Amino acid sequence: MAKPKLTPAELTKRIEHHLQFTLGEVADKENKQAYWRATCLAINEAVISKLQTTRARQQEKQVKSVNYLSLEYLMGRMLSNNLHNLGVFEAAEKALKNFDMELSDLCEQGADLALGNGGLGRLAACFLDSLATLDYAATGYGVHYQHGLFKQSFDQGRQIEEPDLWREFGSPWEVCRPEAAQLIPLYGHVEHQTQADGSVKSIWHPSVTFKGVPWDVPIVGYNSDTVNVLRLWESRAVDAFNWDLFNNGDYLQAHKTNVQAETVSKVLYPNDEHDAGKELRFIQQYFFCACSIKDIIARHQGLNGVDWAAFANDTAIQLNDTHPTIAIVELQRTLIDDYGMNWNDAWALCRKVFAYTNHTLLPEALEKWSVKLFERVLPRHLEILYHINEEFLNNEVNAKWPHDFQMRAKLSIIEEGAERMVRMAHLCVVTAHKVNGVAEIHSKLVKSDLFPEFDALWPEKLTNVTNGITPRRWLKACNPELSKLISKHVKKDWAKDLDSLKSLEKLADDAKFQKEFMAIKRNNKVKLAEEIESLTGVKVSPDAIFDIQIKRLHEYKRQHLNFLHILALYHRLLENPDMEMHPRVFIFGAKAAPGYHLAKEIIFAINKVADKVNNDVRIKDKLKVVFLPNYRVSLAEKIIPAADVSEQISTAGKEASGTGNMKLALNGAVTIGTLDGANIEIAEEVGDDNIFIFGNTVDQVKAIKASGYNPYDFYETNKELTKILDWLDSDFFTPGQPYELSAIKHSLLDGGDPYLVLADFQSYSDAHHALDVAYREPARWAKMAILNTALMGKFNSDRSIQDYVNNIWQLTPCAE
Ligand code: Z2T
Repeated sequence: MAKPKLTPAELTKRIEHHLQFTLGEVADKENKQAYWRATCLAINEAVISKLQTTRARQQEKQVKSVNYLSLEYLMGRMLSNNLHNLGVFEAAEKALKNFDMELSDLCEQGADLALGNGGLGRLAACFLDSLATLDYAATGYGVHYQHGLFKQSFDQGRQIEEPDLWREFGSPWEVCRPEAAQLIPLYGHVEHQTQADGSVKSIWHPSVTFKGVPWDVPIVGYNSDTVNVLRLWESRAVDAFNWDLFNNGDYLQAHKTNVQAETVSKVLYPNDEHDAGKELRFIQQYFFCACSIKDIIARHQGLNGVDWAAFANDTAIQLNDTHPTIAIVELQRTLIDDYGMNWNDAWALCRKVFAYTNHTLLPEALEKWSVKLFERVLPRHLEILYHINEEFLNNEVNAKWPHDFQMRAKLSIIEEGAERMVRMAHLCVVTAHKVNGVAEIHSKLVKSDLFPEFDALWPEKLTNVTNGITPRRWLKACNPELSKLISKHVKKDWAKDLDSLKSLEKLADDAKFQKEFMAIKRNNKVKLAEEIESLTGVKVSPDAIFDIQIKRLHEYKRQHLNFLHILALYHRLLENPDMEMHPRVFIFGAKAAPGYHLAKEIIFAINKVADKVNNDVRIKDKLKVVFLPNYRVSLAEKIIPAADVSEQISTAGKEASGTGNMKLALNGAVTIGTLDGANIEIAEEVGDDNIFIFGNTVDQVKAIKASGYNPYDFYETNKELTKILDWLDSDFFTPGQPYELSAIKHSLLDGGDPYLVLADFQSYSDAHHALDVAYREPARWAKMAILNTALMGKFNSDRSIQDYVNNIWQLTPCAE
């Protein structure tokens, strides 16, 4: 069947129609919001019709599908992505010219869908893009937060958080599906009924019920036949009003019930790698898992009920970290309590469908819920959990390590102690048929350091899938000029087959190509410089090196290492203003979790030093520092194409993978980084000459810690470190207010420098010097930049998804 392609004329007509009849607006060029909305609505028609044919095909072919469960999706803006993926970006550009409008301007009107914190949420978004692109049947499940990640601004250098209002006026991309709403009971007690045969039956009597209403966001594959769905659950009260209370005259109590229900999906928790253990978060997790499990089962409901053998064969459920772990217990409970299945069959089914991805080794991020809280909210689930644990310890652990009580305590899903806790990761590993880390080194450490006993018990279970990024958003859409240059030389559809960029390798030394490549980089830097000036008022030169660190603010990511090096450069320049050095602009983007004190102090310190450095005429504009407010996906899309240098400087062993490292390198930035996460694999791809590696390795970090690390040794012997750390106690950067920046120094010295900032400082500083020398050889630098772009094929998220398909999900594509 020939597909009707959206022509500029057709699009123009549809936009006009929506402007007039859906939005009730008159054609007013000044009203960009209205044109943006009308354009989205026009495009959404094509999206929805493709969604319907996809659904029909997937149902008819009965292929196995994956259900991706995640508390977070960082989708960013949808318009330009959907236009590119549908292949109608240029048609839309032409259509908007008819209204005398720039499409790129209009795209700026959309709010980011910021339903996530950082890498984990953005990975989920890239995976949905790849699943649809590769024509796999997949559903993403998540929470329809009323407020996504907070909006960040600075007040005199300090972070201020404001609520994110992404759907204040509704989002054109989501469709509400009230007919698929689910009822979710919780709290209450369990009744134990002795049956005629002497067995005991558990009956859960919940005391509260919430309603889950799904909102569907269509996910358009790139140049594929598929539009899948991201289904986000919103919590509501079961009745819009409690009529009894209302009739009794207690109008306010009736409202209270509503407010309670709506609180569940009110706001995303802004901690990226810290488990706060809050009851509302636990309920969020259960609420969306229970809705999703019911929805998955409903999709398999035939005339004679659910065919469970078929269900187990054509359903995969992927847990994005431990956040959705409770889905395991919920499925086991549902099979037994609601469908009358016996324990063993139900358990076998759970083990077949679930798989789990680990995203961090940081102990403070590993989720534990107190047994007390668990019991109060989900009493029946706790019973089931205990049973799962008993069977695991008595059968599997005991078979491997007979009567080994230490081993039992170590592996138990319950941690015994002053307060008994449920270890969510243990439940995941015990249940899942596969557990994966997200980069080679991380997966190795998951085996050797995090779960060595589980690895001994099940040697095939723990595995690796290296992360990836979608080249559609992170090159084709965000860097149109570079994309055009690439397309001139690479005839394949490189945005689908990213390995084909390798053919650029032979042009890396070609003077003409170097000139074109670097001219595009410079142009992107001019645009970013304008953005920087409009966001911060700071003027920066596009001829300087743009040195970028963009990621959540965390001690392990070591923004403060970057900061100390900036202080060192500044200090050197003050001592010798004629020092040989190519001008450099250090650019930061990062949100700190609102409760993370030191992270906020680091933001403050960088802002204060930026103020001083940027206004110091003595250093002749050789050094600039900018901290861009409100870092998010749409801002990343502007920064990344303009990057010369990519800062990936985590303490070795701490960054599970990183994905920003891949985005920056793909756009021709050269990495300065530690041997951590995916940096190691990036170095393997681009070769040692095209990356600046520094710092202690994982083994060296372990050795330093084992021998008793003393940061004072570095503070005292490295005279530059002495000076710059003492600088922080003075009022040089905060006139009249000494000690305002001392928190960093304090954490690095008396705090014990847990992330070895001082131990890596000199090596980092040396690597930066080598980088500066390299930049001053333009042909050498251009070659490095080109090779970084050319050799990123491995980090296409399509490859990651294919790895999941081959090793974990066993899906077959479902194209036309
Ligand atoms: C997160 O973004 C990551 C790990 C988390 O552990 C939580 C969040 Cl919000 C619970 C990141 C990792 O830090 C990063 O290295 C990795 O690339 C990313 O997940 C995707 O796997």
